[in-house]
Amino acid sequence: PHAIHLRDYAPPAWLIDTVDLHVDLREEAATIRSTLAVRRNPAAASATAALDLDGQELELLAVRVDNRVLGPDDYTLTPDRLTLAGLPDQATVEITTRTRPQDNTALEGLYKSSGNYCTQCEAEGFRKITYFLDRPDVMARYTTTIEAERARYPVLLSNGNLTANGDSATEAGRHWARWEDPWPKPCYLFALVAGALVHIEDRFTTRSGREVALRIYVEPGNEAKCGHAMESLKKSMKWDEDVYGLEYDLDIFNIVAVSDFNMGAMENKSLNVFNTKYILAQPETATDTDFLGIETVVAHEYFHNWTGNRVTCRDWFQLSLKEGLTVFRDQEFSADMNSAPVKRIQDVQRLRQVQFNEDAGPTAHSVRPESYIEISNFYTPTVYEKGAEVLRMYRTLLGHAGYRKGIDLYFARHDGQAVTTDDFLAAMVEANGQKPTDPLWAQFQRWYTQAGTPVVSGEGRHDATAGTYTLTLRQTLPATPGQPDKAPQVIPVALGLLGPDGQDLPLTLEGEREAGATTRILALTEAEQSFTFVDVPQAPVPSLLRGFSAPVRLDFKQDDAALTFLMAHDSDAFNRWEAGQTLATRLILADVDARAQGGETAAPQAYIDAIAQTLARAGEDRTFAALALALPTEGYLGQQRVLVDVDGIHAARLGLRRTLARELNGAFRKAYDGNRTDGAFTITPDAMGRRALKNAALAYLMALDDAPARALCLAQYQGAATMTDAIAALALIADSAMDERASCLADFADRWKHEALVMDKWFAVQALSDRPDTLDRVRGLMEHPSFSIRNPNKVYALVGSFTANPSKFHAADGSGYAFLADTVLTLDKLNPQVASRMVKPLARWRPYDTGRQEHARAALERIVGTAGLSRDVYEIVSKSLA
Ligand code: DPP
Ligand code: ZN
Repeated sequence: PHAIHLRDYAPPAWLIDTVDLHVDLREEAATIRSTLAVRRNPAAASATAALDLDGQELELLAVRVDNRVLGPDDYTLTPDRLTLAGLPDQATVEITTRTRPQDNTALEGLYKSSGNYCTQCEAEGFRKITYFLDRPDVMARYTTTIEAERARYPVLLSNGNLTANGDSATEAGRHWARWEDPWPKPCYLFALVAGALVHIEDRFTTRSGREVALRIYVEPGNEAKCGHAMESLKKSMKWDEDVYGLEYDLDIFNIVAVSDFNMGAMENKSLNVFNTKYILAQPETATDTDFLGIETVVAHEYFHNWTGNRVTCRDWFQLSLKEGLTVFRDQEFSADMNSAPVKRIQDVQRLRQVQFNEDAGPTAHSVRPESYIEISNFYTPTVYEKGAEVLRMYRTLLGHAGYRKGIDLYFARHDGQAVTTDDFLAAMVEANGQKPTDPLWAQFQRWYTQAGTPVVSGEGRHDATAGTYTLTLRQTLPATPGQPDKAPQVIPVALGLLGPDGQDLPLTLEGEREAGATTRILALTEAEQSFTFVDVPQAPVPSLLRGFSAPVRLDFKQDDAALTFLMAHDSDAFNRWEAGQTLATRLILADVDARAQGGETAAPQAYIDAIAQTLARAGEDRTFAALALALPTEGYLGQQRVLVDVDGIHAARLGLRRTLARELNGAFRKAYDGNRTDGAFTITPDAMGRRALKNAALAYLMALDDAPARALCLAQYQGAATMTDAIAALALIADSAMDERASCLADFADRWKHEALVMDKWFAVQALSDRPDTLDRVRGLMEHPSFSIRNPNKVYALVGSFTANPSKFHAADGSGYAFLADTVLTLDKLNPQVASRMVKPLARWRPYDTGRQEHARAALERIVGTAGLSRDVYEIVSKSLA
């Protein structure tokens, strides 16, 4: 397999103006006739280049050019392209191909899910449907006619508007529908669905008065589970008008939920295809987290209509142009719909857990990568989540109004185009009277080009005589594969200074005449830089990186007392949470070191008191309190270490949980009892907050695994009215050695065996269990009737959860690694994208002891030495061994 490089980008030699697809669906195969209006691209380098179409796994039946049938000597056919030479400058090309959707286990291109046909074309799936210029800078207008058996496939959908339909004139029992999409689009946004589906319907009137029909299609029996997704869609449409001034542009918006889907969802023009996980929800079957996830993903895909569809990417190196921007938009939407600080904390947790991890490993890459072997491997936390942080930094540096001006100019300039992140940057800065070549913005570009997580370190110094406070900050960026040397980036540091009373001080930088705001944005642009504030009579406590103003690791010298002070007083909720996490991280890691020496450290009383305070104030924002009570994850703790002591971290973290559970037992019990919501099905922020807090308290109580806690937990499981409460209790039971463990798990499976998404939770709690026999159980569950290795959700729930269980996956004997290698090899033959996702935890094998390294290396070598490996898995594994 060879790499594709950004520097080799060239405009397409040909353009396609219109595509007329006729898709004939039969049980044995699908036949696709595609009529393309092609013409030479005036902007192309060559005026004589052949028309070189992408195509894979296709059976070519016929080719005609301007109505002339071509013979095999008139074209060149290889396993991945069809080349037509000697065409006139403008031509009509008609290509007929055959594919077998029923055999398509990769879930890319045209495939079947639960007996229904659907498609997934991003990034390069369209070439598995027909020969085409499968690249996002070729935008065409599509007409799609679908023909199928009426009884089995009553619903026929594609992009745009339904313009005609009817019965087959020649064959009884077959019908057809024609869809026309007036908006030119790249082929990755094409979609088609045919099946026995039912739908719910609603309406939305845009602010300019357009009446839009909204439909969500699901398998029969799931109609009642779509209400939340529909509400989320309407809220998204309204929010995009209010906040971005963006309106929907067709009279119909369809969503189809399918159970076999590699990703979360796909933003095909006016026909979004979703993983059922992000549509179906009722309080009995879905957790509060699921409800929030649906709201976010529905919004994300809807927002793509402008950021991705109306303005798309020139090439796949620009993926973050649409993904980073759209994630940022969905994050802000969810923040507005719920608690903004809570949402920010959750987003940062995710960024740290997955993106910082990626930055520290063999597949580290920049937000705009330089090269790839398989583009599917670049739908990453770096492109998505770090990309979103880059958008947030634009807004921090330009202000909300300046950011909006930039967005408006971006659409004014580029609507209908396929563009680059450079175009985006130019629009943002030029709308604000600046230039991309200005030093600040030239340097800001490095967020797109340099990989790795910057480390910001420093210290503050108070001069009592002068009444000044000087903050010195340094930045470094670790080397990453292919990028040994880095240059400083623009790091917006949001800073506050707390006086001894805990109040924010107005901040005046040396040389300024008037006191400024209490939170200032300092632009750290040098490797080391100092900022001096005047009128600071007493030593302040600094609060840095408020709201997590940049995606960096902060290593600021601050003692425990300052951190507990911030936990109690910081006006920035994110930093109140962050101070607690920093303190907990420090305590746990000290204990890890002590344990390595055969000792143990005790948590200081001040920390226990601070947690008691958090509990006492929990009523102010219960979801926030639940997050503040949670200790940093083992994964996050491991990231703080060059050599990860898997078992030490596990033991020390559990040790601190037990200490808090013992010391604050009464307070946790009170928090539990005071927030029971038995019988309350509502998903209001208040009800969700109560459940979050109550379940956080229950988790602490169960850390002791004693009789009172077990009784409480069992009672919650048995009496749970919501899935949130049921699964929270079941997860704790699955971790516990209690006698009822087996019967509760069996009871749950029996009750929910017909609900695939609920069974995913059942698989996950067992794979995440702390019990010693977890791997054996996971192996056994791979044979369970509800498990299928062909269903991505099942694989993510069972295998993915197991790899997220550090002490089990990283077992010293290498059993976890060997299991994963076996599974990845099986998966790779069926679904390379899922296999490649699953192998990533193994690829990050270096920061472990030599015993574990040897086991991991052996597992990776076994994978890479297997004949016929997909490019997807090959790329990840070969990079990890390099
Ligand atoms: N469907 C994926 C997403 O929305 C890829 N575009 O992010
Ligand atoms: Zn997206």
